[in-house]
Amino acid sequence: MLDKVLIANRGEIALRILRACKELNIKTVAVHSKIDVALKHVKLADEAVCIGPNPSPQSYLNVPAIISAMEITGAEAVHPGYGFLAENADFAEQVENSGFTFIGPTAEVIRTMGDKVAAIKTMKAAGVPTVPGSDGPLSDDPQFLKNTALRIGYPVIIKAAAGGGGRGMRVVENEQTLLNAVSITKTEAAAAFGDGTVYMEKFLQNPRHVEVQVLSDGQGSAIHLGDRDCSLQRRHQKVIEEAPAPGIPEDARQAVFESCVKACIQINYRGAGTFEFLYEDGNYYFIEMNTRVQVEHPVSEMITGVDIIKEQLLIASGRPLSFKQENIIFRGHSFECRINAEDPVSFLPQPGTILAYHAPGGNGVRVDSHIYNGYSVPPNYDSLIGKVITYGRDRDSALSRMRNALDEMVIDGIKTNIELHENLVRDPEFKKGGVNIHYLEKKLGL
Ligand code: MV4
Repeated sequence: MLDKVLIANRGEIALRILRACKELNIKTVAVHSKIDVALKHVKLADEAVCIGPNPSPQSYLNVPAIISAMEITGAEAVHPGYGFLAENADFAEQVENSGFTFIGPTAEVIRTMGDKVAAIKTMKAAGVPTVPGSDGPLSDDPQFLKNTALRIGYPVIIKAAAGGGGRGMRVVENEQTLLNAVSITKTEAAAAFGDGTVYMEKFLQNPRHVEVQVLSDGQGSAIHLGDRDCSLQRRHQKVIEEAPAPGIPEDARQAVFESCVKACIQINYRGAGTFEFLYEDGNYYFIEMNTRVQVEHPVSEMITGVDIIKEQLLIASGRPLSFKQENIIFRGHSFECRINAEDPVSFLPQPGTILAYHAPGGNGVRVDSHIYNGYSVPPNYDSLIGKVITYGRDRDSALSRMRNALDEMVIDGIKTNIELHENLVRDPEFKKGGVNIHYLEKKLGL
């Protein structure tokens, strides 16, 4: 078992990782920026190291500072959480080359999945259903581009291979705008990512975002923890997630789960991962794989009883998976509301000091948050200040518990999106289940 883990993150996920380490009797090292000395996990960790000033490029993205902190404290492994360096293949490589353990897949797998063209090719070869598309990078040949789009059928979408998460994409409705759209997307991708490679897919008009959670030990065993529906989003920021994804025929779901597990074994995937799909008219279309733990992992934990962060630590310790697929019992339903420090109208981040905090509670209510009375939300980072997660034996009871939890919750001193959530969990369409990725933006009149 790992002896000492450095947590290369902040906020709620750093606290989540700290708690999992403590359960496994692993010593913890917190690293933090100057302003983050007041974070809850920094106070609770066995050791804490200030790695730089507040801007993340100089602290949470500062690779030499983080590796130095591992050397100074004698940490064996680093947990990157999500965001920051979590999907940075160069970081994973430097950690391993310095003789430490990166808690996640190999640098090579991170690099492959970071290249969306390579990721799709890999998954298609492993039998995962993909979007009809160019099956490779686009050349500059106008005839090739027109033929490819005609074969796929308009509308098509041009995406940057180095993009992902909604960055560097452009929809093309017809041949008249095709060549220009490809050229602009390439130029933008080269500027934004230093790689102008683009590819083409059929543009799906009204899909849902459904993702599959996997755990794989890199020693021949892999399992899935079911799916999550993350369709309720605004500007590529997820707002509410749930597990399982509601209203999908069971045979199609099981088939896609099996294809993900098979793919993990085929690429010898190590750690926790997520296969992202668009789901439309009964079909799944793979779009990206995330090689990190995700913000919304708790809803999968609630319906399976598996502690995903503990499993990441166990896998990184070299343990083979301790359970088989048939040991995973799916039970009930779970929702997660992301609580952000933001203006309810403009959605702009609202840093400031929390003057009063009352967390919700009760049966089936979980709060993953680092905030406390008197805590100041700094302006330098993401506005996520916590997550309210509920569980129930069915979707209605999990949602009813969420309505009560949100009504109980009080955060004074800063603006938050709690009221938005109180409205959303009473929305008739959301209550029915299965809204698509455009639902929230349409409701908000965007
Ligand atoms: C798409 C799509 C429609 N058709 N690909 C946006 C985020 C990135 N992960 C992929 N995205 C999309 N890819 C095809 N072929 C629509 C989106 C999309 C989206 C996807 C998931 C969740 C929210 C979204 C919001 C707008 C567009």
